[in-house]
Amino acid sequence: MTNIYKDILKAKSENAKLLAILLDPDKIDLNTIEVLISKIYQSPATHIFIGGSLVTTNILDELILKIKKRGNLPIVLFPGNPSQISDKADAILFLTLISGRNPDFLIEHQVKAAPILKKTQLEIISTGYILIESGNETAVERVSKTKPLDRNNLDLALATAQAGEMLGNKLIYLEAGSGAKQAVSMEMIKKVAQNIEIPLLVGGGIVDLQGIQNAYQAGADLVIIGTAFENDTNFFNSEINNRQSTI
Ligand code: 1GP
Repeated sequence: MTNIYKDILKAKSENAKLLAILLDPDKIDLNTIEVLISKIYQSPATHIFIGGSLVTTNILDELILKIKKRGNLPIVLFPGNPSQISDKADAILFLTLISGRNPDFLIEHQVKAAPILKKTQLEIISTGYILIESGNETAVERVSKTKPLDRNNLDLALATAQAGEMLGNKLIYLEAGSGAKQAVSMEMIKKVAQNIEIPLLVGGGIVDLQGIQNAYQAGADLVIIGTAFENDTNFFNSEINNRQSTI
């Protein structure tokens, strides 16, 4: 069994910020995967998350084994439903969509997943998943058939995060949704981060290094980057170069 959660707690206690690259198996071409994996290992990522709202392909195991062959970044499943489980990964975010009121995403999928997970060695990390309105309808909203929380209602976001913490969640994930027009605001991240004890993950619609820095500065412990890296695997290099050239 891995110690991924312990390591996240340790990083939080040392104020060492974490970064996950999110890979959606549906958008991956196994023929060019080696290049993608090299880019991940050249990037500042500390974790690899794998998942998507739908995931219709069946390449999870193969994808994970290929990533593992090249290095040892922790691989964490970020599943949209119970079919997205692979015992080749290290851990799984065991998600509850606590911003929504759809019982399927509050308990039904978890009941279906539990016996499958029991047969694996995956480290299970209970995660309160909070979808925040972001200016456009995202896949999470469409697939889960739940409404995101008002992006300006900081009190409701905080109460939801605190409820998740009281229910025993080990992480809170503030999610604007993949490809979101607007990322979660710094004000909301700050409000939640300052009033919960457990680590805070933030993702969705973060498209540049400044966005990552803003999230860290507001109190995020781990930031998730999906679309920006998907669109440009040189994202971290080119971003760093762009910044250097403007100094
Ligand atoms: C989605 O938070 C992640 O679940 C990442 O979102 O694809 O917008 O980076 P992006």
